[in-house]
Amino acid sequence: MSKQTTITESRGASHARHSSRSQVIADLGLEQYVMQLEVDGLCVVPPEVHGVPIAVFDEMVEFLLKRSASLVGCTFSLERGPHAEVTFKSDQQRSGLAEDPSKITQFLIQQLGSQHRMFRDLAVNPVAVALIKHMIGSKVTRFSSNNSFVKWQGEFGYGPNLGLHADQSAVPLPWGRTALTANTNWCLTDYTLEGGAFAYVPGSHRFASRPQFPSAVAQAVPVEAAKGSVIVFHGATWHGAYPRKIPGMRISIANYYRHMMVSSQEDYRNSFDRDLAKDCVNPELFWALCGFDDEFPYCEQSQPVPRVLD
Ligand SMILES: O=C(O)CCC(=O)C(=O)O
Ligand SMILES: [Fe+2]
Repeated sequence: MSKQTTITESRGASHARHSSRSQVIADLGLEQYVMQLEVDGLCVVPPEVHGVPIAVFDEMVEFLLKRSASLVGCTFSLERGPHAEVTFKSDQQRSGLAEDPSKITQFLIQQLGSQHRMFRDLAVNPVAVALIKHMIGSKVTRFSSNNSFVKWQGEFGYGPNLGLHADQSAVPLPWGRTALTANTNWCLTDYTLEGGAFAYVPGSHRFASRPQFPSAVAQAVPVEAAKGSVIVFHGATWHGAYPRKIPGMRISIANYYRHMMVSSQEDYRNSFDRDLAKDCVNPELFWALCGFDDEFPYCEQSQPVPRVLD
């Protein structure tokens, strides 16, 4: 083997190592979505690209309506929302929502990964995870939470500011180009403006700051998307939602991811059942995203110590 060949081959190998992230994107045919993420900080991926059958979303809706009923105490239907008047106790108020608890027309169902295998499978969807890893970094991506946003008709929604925020807001400024968190919102019902669509400011991830008010509200646009679509967005992208002004429900699943140096919302390492983690379509990936084998945080002496010679 000539010296020249060796140099060329070693360059080739090093190039292959460095381009592996974009190779995954190319293999899955996701270049146009990566481009949109770069430019707008958000993209919408349709079912024919992410490959999850619509029947799976139907099953998820059925599950979440039943779960809503058991948590809230009344029947829920897609056409009517809750079949009784419901309210939060005033001491249970969620920040960023209506100041009057009787105006709140949404709640979160948390820890979906522990509730059914279909939610674990969704959290490791190869297309969603490839786009998220593209923004955060392949080896350093972890789960932050797997929650459902359950909403129904109400004029107020998140109020006049549309609840606009950037998900990585708890991280101090300045932010760089790498996403410190990144999110997927799976639309389990159609997203329309009147129906309470997701709101966002295109390109706002490049401002590398938290939202500025009131200008952010004027810059916001609705993300109208058919049931089964997944909205993927950068942790620095300014977003919120419009109020649902028409009868019925708007349901989504937010599978939220983080850089391993950012703390998670759900505590997977201390509370997630390892057998459940193994029971999904890609157990190795699920395990890695839970961070079960991460070096930090340790809870006992983890480094070796020297001992005096006998
Ligand atoms: O749909 C919404 O209400 C907003 C969702 C959101 O803020 C999120 O998933 O981070
Ligand atoms: Fe958010």
